[in-house]
Amino acid sequence: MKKYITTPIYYTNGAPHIGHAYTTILADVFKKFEQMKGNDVFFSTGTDEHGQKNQHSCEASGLSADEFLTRQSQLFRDLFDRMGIDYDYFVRTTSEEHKKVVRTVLQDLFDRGLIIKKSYEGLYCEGCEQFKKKCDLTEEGLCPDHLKAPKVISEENYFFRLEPYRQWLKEFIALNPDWITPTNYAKEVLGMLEEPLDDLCIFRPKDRVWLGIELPFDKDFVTYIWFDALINYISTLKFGENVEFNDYWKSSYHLLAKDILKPHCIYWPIMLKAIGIEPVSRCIVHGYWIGEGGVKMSKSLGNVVDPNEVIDIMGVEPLRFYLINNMSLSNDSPISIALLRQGYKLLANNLGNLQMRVLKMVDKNLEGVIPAGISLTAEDEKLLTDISSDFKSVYVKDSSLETAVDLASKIMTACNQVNAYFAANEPWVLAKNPENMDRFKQVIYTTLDALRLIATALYPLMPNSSKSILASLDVKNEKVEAQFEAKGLGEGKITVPNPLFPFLPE
Ligand code: ME8
Repeated sequence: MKKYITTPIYYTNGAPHIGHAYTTILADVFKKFEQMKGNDVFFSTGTDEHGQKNQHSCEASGLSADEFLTRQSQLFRDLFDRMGIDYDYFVRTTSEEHKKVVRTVLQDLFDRGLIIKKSYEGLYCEGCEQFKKKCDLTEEGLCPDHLKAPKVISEENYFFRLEPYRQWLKEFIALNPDWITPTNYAKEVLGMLEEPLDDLCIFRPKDRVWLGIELPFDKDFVTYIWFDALINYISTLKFGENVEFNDYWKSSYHLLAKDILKPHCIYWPIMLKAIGIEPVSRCIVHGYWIGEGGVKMSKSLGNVVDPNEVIDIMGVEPLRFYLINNMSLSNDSPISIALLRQGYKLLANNLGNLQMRVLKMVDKNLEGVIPAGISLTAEDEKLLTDISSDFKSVYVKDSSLETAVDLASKIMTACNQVNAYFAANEPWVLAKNPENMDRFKQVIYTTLDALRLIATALYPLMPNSSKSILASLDVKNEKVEAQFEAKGLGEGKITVPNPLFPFLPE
């Protein structure tokens, strides 16, 4: 089955931070998870390169727009490549392919009378690139995300009417309770739909914003950044030209944080309805990583955790694991280098040590040979079937994609179970007495097979660690597939590798 997974496209006004890293890693975990179940996934990410914020940073850099945007976009690409992100398409909104689709959509809506011209006065937050209502602001009149007062702007402009679609959207969300998950965000969107929707101002006069896509029907204006950016989700699939468009769109997933709920869950389905396309299949929303100061991490506030710095300290895969293990989608989560180090230690103690201890024992006492083909006790069998069925419950073919969010905690639970089993059975004591050799082999085989199950389930989160653990167990999978039968480990010889999670200097 074909699936389409997207991340937001990120603004190029600063370097990528841990929030951008997270959503992109989440998408990559989803892709690998779906691939293990045999699905064909197209995953797109990219950069949102127009609008006032990018323009201001570009002007401050002293570079030409092309130089600045290419340099900034490359920072995201470099990070994603470093994090092992297997995206299929990296969209830049300044590309001709994207601009062509935006112009075609605009011209079509204009020709059908869905875009109107009128004068307007409103409060505009540059950080959000959105007009705000008074009720959206703090008591002090500031944007709650950017802690800045919006500017009063008055101008003649073009508008796209949202209100005629409000009732339809309310009904659509009520009829499709999983369309926005977790459900707390669906409630938030339904709350926004209780009030009439203002017309959406979809262009910016060029004397205020020059960095944007010029309107096909008025050269004095450029396209409002959200109208331009949201269209990336269909321009990436080559809307209008690609015969497979519908195959992917039918199972499409937008990942995003709650900051951009309104554009994705109100503007975008309405835009699509006007264009004549079904809404995306699912919007999967997550909370914020909260940086120092207890507020959302953001480039504008300067309280960011730099993913490149984290990778320099501990490598990519512990970062991937930490982020998936510590974000619950419906809430915000704190993050700092100190917390990441704690997460690393947990991984080293629960998984890394388990692998090294059991492999060294096989090496020392069994000349590295896996004791396959022996009978096990009921206790051993139970451990393996418990772990196997827990992973199978996540990896069943038609399980929903978000079940992958629980993978990290399921892996930690399995590691805890195996560690407790290993400690209780004391194989290091059994090894000392030749009479206990049969029991020793049972405990070792059970632990090795459990480790194989864990390493297989680990693949979407930590692909290289997964492959390296499987290789140390002499499992010769070219491609990691969802193989979760208990007692699947066959004959072979283990190798004792270097530790996956070595001690980190402070
Ligand atoms: O909004 N915690 O781009 P953006 C968790 N260009 N995730 C975070 C985060 C945090 N503290 N900060 C950022 C834009 N993110 C638009 C999107 S899409 C058509 C256009 C992640 O650079 C999260 O995915 O501000 C959030 O939705 C996104 O980055 C916002 O990135």
